[in-house]
Amino acid sequence: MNRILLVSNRLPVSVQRRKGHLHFQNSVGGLATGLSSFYETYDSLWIGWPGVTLAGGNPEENQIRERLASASCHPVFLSQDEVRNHYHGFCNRTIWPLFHYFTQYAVYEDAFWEAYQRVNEHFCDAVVGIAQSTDTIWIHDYHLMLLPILVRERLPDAEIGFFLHIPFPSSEIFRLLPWRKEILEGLLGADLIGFHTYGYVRHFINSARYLLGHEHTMGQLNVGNRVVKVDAFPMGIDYDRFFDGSCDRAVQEEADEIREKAGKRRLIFSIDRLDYTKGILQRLQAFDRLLTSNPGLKENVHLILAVTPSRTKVEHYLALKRQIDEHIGEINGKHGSVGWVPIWYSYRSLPFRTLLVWYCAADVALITPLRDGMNLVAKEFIASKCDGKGVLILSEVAGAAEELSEAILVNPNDQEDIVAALKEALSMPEQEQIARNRLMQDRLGRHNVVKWAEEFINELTAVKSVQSELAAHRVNAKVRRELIRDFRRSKARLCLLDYDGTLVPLVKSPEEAKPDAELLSLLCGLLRTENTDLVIISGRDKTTLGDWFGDLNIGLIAEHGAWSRAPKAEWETIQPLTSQWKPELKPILRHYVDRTPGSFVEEKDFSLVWHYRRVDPALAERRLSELKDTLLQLAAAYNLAVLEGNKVIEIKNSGVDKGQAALRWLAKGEWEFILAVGDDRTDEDLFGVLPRHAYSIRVGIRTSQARFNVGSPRDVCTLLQELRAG
Ligand code: GDG
Repeated sequence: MNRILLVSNRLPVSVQRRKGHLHFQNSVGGLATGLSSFYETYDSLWIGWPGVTLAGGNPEENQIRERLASASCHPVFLSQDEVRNHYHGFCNRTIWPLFHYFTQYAVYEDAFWEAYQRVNEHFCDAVVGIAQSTDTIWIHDYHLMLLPILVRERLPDAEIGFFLHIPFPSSEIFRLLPWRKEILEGLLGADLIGFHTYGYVRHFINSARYLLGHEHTMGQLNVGNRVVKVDAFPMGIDYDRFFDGSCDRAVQEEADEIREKAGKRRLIFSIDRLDYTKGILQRLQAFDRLLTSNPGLKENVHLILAVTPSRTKVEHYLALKRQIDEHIGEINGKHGSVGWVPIWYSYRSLPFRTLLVWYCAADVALITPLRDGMNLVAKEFIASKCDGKGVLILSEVAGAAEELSEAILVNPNDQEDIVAALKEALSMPEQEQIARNRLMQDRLGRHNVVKWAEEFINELTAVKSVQSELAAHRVNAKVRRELIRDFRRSKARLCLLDYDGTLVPLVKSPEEAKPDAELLSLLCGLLRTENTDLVIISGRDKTTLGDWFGDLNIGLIAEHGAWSRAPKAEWETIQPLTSQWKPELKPILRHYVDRTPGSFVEEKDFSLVWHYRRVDPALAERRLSELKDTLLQLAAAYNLAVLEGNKVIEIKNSGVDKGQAALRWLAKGEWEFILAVGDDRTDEDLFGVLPRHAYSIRVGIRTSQARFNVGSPRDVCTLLQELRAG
């Protein structure tokens, strides 16, 4: 396996200055804990911010560098200002609230955004300075969403993966971000983009489609000349560390001591970083309600609320801390009695062993985030149940809920639901607890964090090989040389060129695609080349093609072959075609236009076309499948064919396609050189009928019957320019 460069905002080791001295300690948080075990097993180097800011040229920099190097870590030093505006600003006050659906907390400030860009550039310098060509670069989380494209620009062939640890919100939320396009483009610099759940994948794909117009096939997007894959990789935990740890006798004894102290009282446990997304206040309110509505539970339960200090520089977190303190005081005051404190509260970072003991001792884990990318605590609790006993109550909007379906799932905003879940948990028979937990343990044990990381890395390698397979068909320098050589050597040349998406980019309205002076001059230049026939082979109607190209000495094929015209001659229909079916189908298409804002119908002599480029993509998808169903039934009755093009569906006489039209043109001469270029499904018919020696090229990086690919219409024009120059 290649070396892996892990890149995240924080390193697994944090440096702190206390009483003038530097201290090194393990970082807490989901990403650091989760990835540490994976990273220790592989040849890897971790790049990130060490957690302290130093004045430029501070000799401590070297001390930190050396110390971190021994832990295979490489520090990226940031100024105080950068940390304030990047981490505390854009990351924690813009992206974090927005991506967790707390739109009211999201702050949009230019200074934050500028720092975000700068810090991503610093990380890019660090990565580029270290990366070797065989390295796999794996970038993590929302602090570094611009990094993939920045690295791509400097290392175009690098293998880059990105994983987001927090939710990717619905496109309706994401679109609120002023820098939404930059963030999407930044992420799309990666070869593989991973999320915890398929829901987040869907949201990302929708955003890329709505905001950048990228379509996808099975999570695969074509971005420029690259294929980018987007998929779900639910993160696992270091299962054995928790399970084996919880079986350890000393750990069991400590857990027993806690239980003894609690006596007959049942223990409900929760631990979170201090964060408004974790639903801590709502959880306290639900516990209050439980005690109020079930007086019999008084003196019979304890809620152990462990909160780990986090982001204490952001005002919402400070306010939250105050509110938690107040709520706990109120609940303990209201329900407590001499000898019974309902809530045991800890506000500090716990050593791992203490955490493990609490997981073991607890009867119930109450984990109710209002939004959570995954939530590893829920998985850790289940893994720590060596004897299989214990009940997990989990918020249904935590990513982990998808895998932990045997837990009691709750809506974290519905206090009655949480109260009911607590009652169910406290009375669940042990046998049922064990049965549910063993199923979840089995899954968590198999799909642990190392498996998760391996799956991601393997998929990244697979994307790379799809890319190189497609690249093998790319018109590279060698193919280009051969093509130009063959063109020059030949005495009879035929160029069959599709128009929209091939000679000009696709645009929202068909009429905007009119050829400009530059394109016309390119075509005229080619037409002046001796022994060269040029044919535009298009789905456009004959009037438009005639208006645009009628004065040139060029062959024209319109309506995918229904009409054809030799240079400056009259239009001919190819076979007796009928349009008697149109009155029957037009009202149907009109009905679809009425129900689908942004769509319209184009009528050609022998076909009807429903255009949906400007339609909301999700609506278009749905209407398209309905319309196809309806049309296919009618098509058989009228001997029609239904043809899907690029954001259009066309109904025409069967037997008319670009392949048939091309065959007729091919039969007109003994062509030594043939070039055919097209961009969509309708051009596949053309590619399919060409002789073996023909150069067929599809615009766009996808599998095709064409022998070669190019990236864009610009590339096609450059190629034609070179032929002309020859
Ligand atoms: C982000 C996403 C996603 C916590 N306090 C202590 C402590 N921890 C450990 C837990 C767990 C981790 O930190 C927390 O992970 P979570 O997943 O619950 O939450 P976030 O920190 O918000 O993590 C989250 C995660 O990334 C991974 O992708 O699941 O959705 O928000 O491992 O055990 N560990 C110790 N003492 C503590 O006081 N030892």
